[in-house]
Amino acid sequence: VGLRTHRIAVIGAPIEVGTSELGAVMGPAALRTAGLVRVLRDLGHAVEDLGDAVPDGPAEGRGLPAVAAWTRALARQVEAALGDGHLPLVAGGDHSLSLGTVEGAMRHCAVSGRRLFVLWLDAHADFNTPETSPSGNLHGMPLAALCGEPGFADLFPDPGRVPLDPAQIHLFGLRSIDAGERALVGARRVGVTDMREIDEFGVVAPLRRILERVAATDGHLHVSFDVDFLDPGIAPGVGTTVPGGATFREAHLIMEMLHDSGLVRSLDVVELNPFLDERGRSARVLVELVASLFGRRILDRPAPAAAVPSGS
Ligand code: 4U7
Ligand code: MN
Ligand code: MN
Ligand code: MN
Repeated sequence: VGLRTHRIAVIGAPIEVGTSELGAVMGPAALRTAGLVRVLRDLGHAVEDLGDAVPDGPAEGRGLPAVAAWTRALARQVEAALGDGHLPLVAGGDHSLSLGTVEGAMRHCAVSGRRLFVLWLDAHADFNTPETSPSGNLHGMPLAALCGEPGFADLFPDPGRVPLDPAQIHLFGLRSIDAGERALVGARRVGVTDMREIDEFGVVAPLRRILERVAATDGHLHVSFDVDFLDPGIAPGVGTTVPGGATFREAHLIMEMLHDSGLVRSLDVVELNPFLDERGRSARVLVELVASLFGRRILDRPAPAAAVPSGS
């Protein structure tokens, strides 16, 4: 079984302007301390640590102008990394950073011709608009903004920009959603596998359906991993914990399936807040999961599912 090796560009995104909880700015440093780069190199990948991104313009305060400055910088860096044949791994930082990473992947896909799919591993939908948001925090709004919902003036100033199609998004692990965004997620037909579904069917069947859809067109799968997807018992280092999250084994299996699919072409690891963590536990769990996504396996043999003849 040959290992798929990638050229991985690690980009730190020390952003906390999208949240009211301070500390996410230390996320990239904690992930590096936990061994993010080392673990990927040990798996045989060529890893370039590009250091931390710098906002393109003033990024003071917690409003749209600051988030726009980060979005510009990250979109450009992710598009460039993909254009160079790298797999960008953006380490955050709050989830508003995905405005930049997904936008960068969209621009790259407009050139590569691949269809983009966004797998959003998160307790939340992150589909609020300034109108529906109970908090005003932009880390709860990136998907709505990417899809062209109103209220995000100047975030994407290009009048010719084609918005992300909500049908290209799949929320996975959802268990906390606000009234206004629930209505919006339903109306826009965003793909959703909520915790109820995972409790009944496990993670394998729903994820396999998603991967089959991406594989059908050999699409570009962008994975956005919010720490609060995990249960707070294994990953307390996040500002917005929600009980009833994914277990380590569920998340680990998801990572192994993502690896085996060969479809992941860009990755965000977001919302790690080392200030709220317990002795680096969450950062360490994240690095373990990233390692599985990039090919660490227990035994060197075909995955059990692949070993079972289809139709039996
Ligand atoms: B995260 C919230 F109200 N929905 O909009 C909001 F519950 O990136 C939380 O998923 C958003 O961590 C959480 O403020 C954003 C809230
Ligand atoms: Mn290079
Ligand atoms: Mn999120
Ligand atoms: Mn979340």
